[in-house]
Amino acid sequence: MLTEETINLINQSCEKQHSQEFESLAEKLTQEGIDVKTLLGQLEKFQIAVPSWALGAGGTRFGRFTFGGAPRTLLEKIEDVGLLHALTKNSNAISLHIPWDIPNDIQEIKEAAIAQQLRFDAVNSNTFQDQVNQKHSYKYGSLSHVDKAVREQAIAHNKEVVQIGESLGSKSITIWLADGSNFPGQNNFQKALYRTQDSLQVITKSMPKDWRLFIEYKPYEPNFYSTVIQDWGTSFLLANACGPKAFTLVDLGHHLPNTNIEQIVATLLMQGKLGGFHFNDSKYGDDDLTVGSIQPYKLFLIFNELVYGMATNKNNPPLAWMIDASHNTKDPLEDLLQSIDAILESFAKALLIDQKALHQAQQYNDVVMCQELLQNAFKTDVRPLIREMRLRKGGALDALQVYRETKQRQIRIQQRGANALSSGL
Ligand code: PSV
Ligand code: MN
Repeated sequence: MLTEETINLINQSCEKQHSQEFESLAEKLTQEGIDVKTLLGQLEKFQIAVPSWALGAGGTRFGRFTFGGAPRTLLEKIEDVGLLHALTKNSNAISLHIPWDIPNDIQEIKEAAIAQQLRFDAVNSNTFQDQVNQKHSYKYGSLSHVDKAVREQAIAHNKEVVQIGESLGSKSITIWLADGSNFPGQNNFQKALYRTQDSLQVITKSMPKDWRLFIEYKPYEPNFYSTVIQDWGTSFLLANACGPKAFTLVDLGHHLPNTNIEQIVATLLMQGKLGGFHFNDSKYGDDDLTVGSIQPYKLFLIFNELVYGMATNKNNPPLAWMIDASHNTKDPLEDLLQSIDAILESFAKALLIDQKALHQAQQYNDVVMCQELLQNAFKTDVRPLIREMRLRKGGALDALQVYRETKQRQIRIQQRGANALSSGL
């Protein structure tokens, strides 16, 4: 386990330079009327859940290349998320995928999480794959299936996932349905949607009062002609039909190219129906690339709507922040460190936007000033703020540097083996 002493020791090598950078930024921001202490507090509070399935190298349909030292068990996955949190202080939760992560000994798993100062975020059900010994196949759908017996099996699975989540202290379930069709005529759109709505209503009804259901949407893949829950409108419609416990979850990769995701976010917040996020980045579709690696400005614009919406739309409950990415060309833990930083940076930059001035510029239709206000914030290097917050909390000034210097991957390869495989896609 990486100790705080080791982190502090490595921090010392760059502490002087950091102090200079932080002081100069803090002075500049203070002059602009920004309260740096409040800002640091907001960054400290921002916690992102790490998906258990992103800890091993992911794959494409053409192949999977292991990185070595992948976590073989749930305990090892908790260990890895614990490491990310020790370094960043911004990832205090793990999101489990069932049945990839069925906990055998609940008490042991809970204690392991507590030891790493982690909690369990949303649990994810899986009706997009068939499991060994499963009675009915999901080849032609699950919650939308034409056969009631298949739907009932999928509903029962979701109920079981909620039960597992409850025993771990989780408070929400995320459902992503792969259901859809590959060819025109294969599905009756109305009937498939109606059956899905019915199944989701049964699941929501059975959930504990303080639980939330997050409904993902995705336009295509694995089905290539139609997806039953294809877009935010369909997810929103279903969330409304399921009542106050149900919300839409925005996975950034689940949009067609150039979709204005920030506008979707604004609309959902206004309606009090935004549940949370699956962060990733993409060039074409559900590429699952490192957050902020392709379109950082787009991420910033999303956070601009979030900062405004979280302050304005009190009807919307606190949001669930999750990463959903998976790699086969990067060390997955390094990739997650980069993703966590990208999220924090976008949030910090969005917090710098002068909302009052923006409102005024909008009122006067001062289009140029609107853009200036956004881009001034976007162009500010906020990294010293994030480093300062981490330094104060006992985290790493440079998480990637500490990760590499302390040879975390090599340690894992030694302990778990060069060919260790992690459950997931
Ligand atoms: C599907 O593409 C998805 O985004 C869903 O959230 C799944 O649960 C996750 O990826 C893992 O396969
Ligand atoms: Mn997702």
